[in-house]
Amino acid sequence: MGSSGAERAAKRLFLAALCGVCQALQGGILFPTESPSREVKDVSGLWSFRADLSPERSRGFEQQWFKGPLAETGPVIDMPVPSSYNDITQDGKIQDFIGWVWYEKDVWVPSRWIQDRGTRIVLRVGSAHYYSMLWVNGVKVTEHVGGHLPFEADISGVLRQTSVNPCRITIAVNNTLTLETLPPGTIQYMNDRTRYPAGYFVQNTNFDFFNYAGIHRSVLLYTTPQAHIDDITVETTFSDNIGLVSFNVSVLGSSKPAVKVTLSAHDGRCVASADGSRGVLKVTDVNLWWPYLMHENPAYLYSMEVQATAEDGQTDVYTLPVGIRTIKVTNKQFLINNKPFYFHGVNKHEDADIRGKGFDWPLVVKDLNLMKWMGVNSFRTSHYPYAEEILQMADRHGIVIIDECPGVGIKDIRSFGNVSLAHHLTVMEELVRRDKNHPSVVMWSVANEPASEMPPAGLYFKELVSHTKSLDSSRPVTYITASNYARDLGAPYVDVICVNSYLSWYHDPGHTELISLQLNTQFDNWYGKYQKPIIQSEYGADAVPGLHSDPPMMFTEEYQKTVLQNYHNVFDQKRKEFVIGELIWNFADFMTSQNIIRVVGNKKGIFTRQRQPKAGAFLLRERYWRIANETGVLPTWARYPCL
Ligand code: GCB
Repeated sequence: MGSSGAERAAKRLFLAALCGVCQALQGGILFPTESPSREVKDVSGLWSFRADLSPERSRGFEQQWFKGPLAETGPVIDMPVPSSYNDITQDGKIQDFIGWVWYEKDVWVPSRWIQDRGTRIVLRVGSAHYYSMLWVNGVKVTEHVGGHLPFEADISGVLRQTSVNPCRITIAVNNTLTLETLPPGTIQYMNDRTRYPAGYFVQNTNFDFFNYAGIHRSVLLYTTPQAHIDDITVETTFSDNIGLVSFNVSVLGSSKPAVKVTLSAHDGRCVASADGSRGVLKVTDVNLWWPYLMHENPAYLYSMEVQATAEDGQTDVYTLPVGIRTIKVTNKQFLINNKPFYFHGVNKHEDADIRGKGFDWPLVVKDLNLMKWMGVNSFRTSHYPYAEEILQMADRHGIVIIDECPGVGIKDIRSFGNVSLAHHLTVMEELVRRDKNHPSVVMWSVANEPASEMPPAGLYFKELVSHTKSLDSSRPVTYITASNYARDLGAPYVDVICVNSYLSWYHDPGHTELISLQLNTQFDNWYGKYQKPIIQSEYGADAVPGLHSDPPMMFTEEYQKTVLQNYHNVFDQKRKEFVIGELIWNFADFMTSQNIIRVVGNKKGIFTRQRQPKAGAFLLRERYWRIANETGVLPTWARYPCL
């Protein structure tokens, strides 16, 4: 009986993961927007919730909780959506829960949507961690494996057949991580009955953030005509003052749709148009999309309106913002629009008090404002894809993004097998499918600190990087290494070397005087071996806010500052050669699992978890603005007042 409870849940998840990889990705996942032919109804808010606390975590399925109202099969509590559920209650069992939780909401669907058979009704979840099943009026409509990307189902048929209004949406979510999930994890049963009660198990992971779970992004209902624009892909380039936008529109539900594409400038003026589902738009006197602090008119977005008219005369309209820019990598530089770009930025987490990883507009806008205040021109979505709304905001403000998939904590050799690889490829497909059109996204990161010295890593990364390039040939691909240059087996395949190192923290703790020597060695070794540009993709030190000492000691704000200063001295030398960026770990303090090296979370933020600055934030602010003044063209309004 040792293998009960979450182990079975894990097995259930495992099987689902297998199904997930067997299914080829179908169709697009355009961000739902309103248009003359489309409506959106946000059904986030308060949902009914119950965690399945049965030892097997399987009572919900045995009793078919999806068949009727959740409140009829047991007690329910209010649960906000979007939010992680972990920190919402006073119950430690919910905070650390592993297994299935159940969400339910009654939703009114406008009757004209249901009556008009030419209308397609879609239910979409922005993300739910990790494995989800969805029912509408007790009928299963879809399931999805993976915690950070959207999924949806056409529910028109179910709504019309069941004709129950308000309709009942039930979502079951399981946060169990297995060797084949991304990120991976293992369930460990504690079988020593003198120390643990029967059935006791823990979830082990190899990553340094709390495994928040629940419905993390909005749940939407939206409509399209039956014949609808399913996906749009744009790729951009330019020559002299002519911008070129190649587009590819896929339409479903019509065999011969008439497609018209129109590109408009800010002032609404049409600058190019074309008929047909594929083509190239030519834009004279193009306004390129430039990063923040690199140009006086950054983040210029055109508006691309796509109209698809079916045989029956119905027209679907979708408008996509388009930034025209190019990305190139040489052996020493990262070029945006053929000009060298230096990443001075941050690593982030989707993380905050109470809501955990739940999407929250006030937090998103505050973070953007803090980044702009600091002179940040880029960030990395460590260690998973962020909400698409964040990418849209970066498009509009010119913040450059390294877009990372959830391949974090791949340390166990069993996670380099074929099943894991197949799932990893699927996740990259989902990520590229969602984010390919964002001008802010300049590079894909396929993993963070995998055990890249293990023999299977070479083939694994060769496959992963080449598959990602086959999905999108316009962007470079990397993964983030903390391995030693001589033992890293994946580096030959990437375009840019991204290195994490914590000198004078995890190595030679307290000895900041060694940073200069060791960091120079690090850079010279990597460059010497691969001749590829390098980003310091993580560096930093924990600082407990308000803790001070002089001379600096570990965990004080002064020590964090000293570590940063020592790194910066080396960056300033090496950025004249082949170092193309520096991303501090981390933008803000964030929650981790409980363990002996974390004091209520990771404190390497330069802001606290509540977004108040530590001393390091002011240091970085001065530095980033100085670099921006040296390397970019700043609009007058953006000049840092102290310089
Ligand atoms: C790392 C990881 C990051 C951790 C960080 C740390 O190398 O990529 O997830 O949080 O170090 O603070 O230990």
